[in-house]
Amino acid sequence: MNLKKNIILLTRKLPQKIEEKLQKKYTVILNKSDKKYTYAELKKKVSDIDILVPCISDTIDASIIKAAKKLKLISNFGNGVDNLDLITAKENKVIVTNTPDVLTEDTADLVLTMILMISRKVLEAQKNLVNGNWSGWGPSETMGTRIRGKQVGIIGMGRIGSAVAKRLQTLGMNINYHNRKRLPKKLEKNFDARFYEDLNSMLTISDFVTIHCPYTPETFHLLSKKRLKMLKKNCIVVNTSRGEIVDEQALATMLNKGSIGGAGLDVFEHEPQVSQKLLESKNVVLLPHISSATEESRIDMGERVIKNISTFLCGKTPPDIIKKNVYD
Ligand code: 8YV
Repeated sequence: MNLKKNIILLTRKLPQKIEEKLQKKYTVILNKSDKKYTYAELKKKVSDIDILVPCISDTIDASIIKAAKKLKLISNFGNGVDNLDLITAKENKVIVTNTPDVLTEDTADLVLTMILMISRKVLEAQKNLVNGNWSGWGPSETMGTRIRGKQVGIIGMGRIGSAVAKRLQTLGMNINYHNRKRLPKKLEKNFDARFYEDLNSMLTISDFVTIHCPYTPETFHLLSKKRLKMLKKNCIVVNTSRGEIVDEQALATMLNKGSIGGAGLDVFEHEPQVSQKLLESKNVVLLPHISSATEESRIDMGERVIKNISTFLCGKTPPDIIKKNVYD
């Protein structure tokens, strides 16, 4: 089989090892500068390709998919597939795959990092010291809050939600979760987790809320203004999933008013724009979508992409095929 006849477009610069592996077998169009293609550039680039490897920074909508006349596979370099129009892909018989599992642990680590940074006011404490405002130890200096014994509400108990639960349980937190489906009893027992079918009930008892559900039309502004107002005054909200799941303006207003405890955000509603109100908020950790940004994760994600492509080109079902249309 002449594999070189397959043209693959990588929209961004992937780890060198991954690009080289792909180049050995296939014809690969690289993005050496790693500059994000404009919509018009991307539309032109896809015209003659067989396989597209996009990232979260690319919006692959109906018009792009239709412009890619020969497209057979979209092998997304990332877990979430909300950047892709799955319905049009399905209609045009384009298979879609993602890269699950390999970024779970790194993402969970970042959730833990943000929870600890906010509850122990790490950034505020460092700022005091660096700005020369530290006059020595004091009994009331930068008072944080203990996480042991507190209630965490996890929205979405899939791979990442479970990895977060495992970490937080080890640190002595009480695990509560809301999920489309209740976990099997055995798994619930592992985390000593309490299931809330009703999200609102979980929000009212949580000291921390962390979001781990995918972004779909159903989860847009799941944490709406109304729901944010149900939270305890000191509740800390963490989001490493997708910005669109939280009403960012409402959250920023509450942070500014001090009617919520704090927020750890790695994702934003209009990336890479971050609302001024959020930037000016106290008790926040704001990060530029780095939850899976480790060298190991990026290589593993690349390997998953390679596996999906090679399996597909062998005529078999790729391991990470998005089987169910998540919009169904
Ligand atoms: C990735 C992510 O870095 O995988 C995801 O869903 O949100 C990120 O952690 C990104 O998707 C890469 O395209």
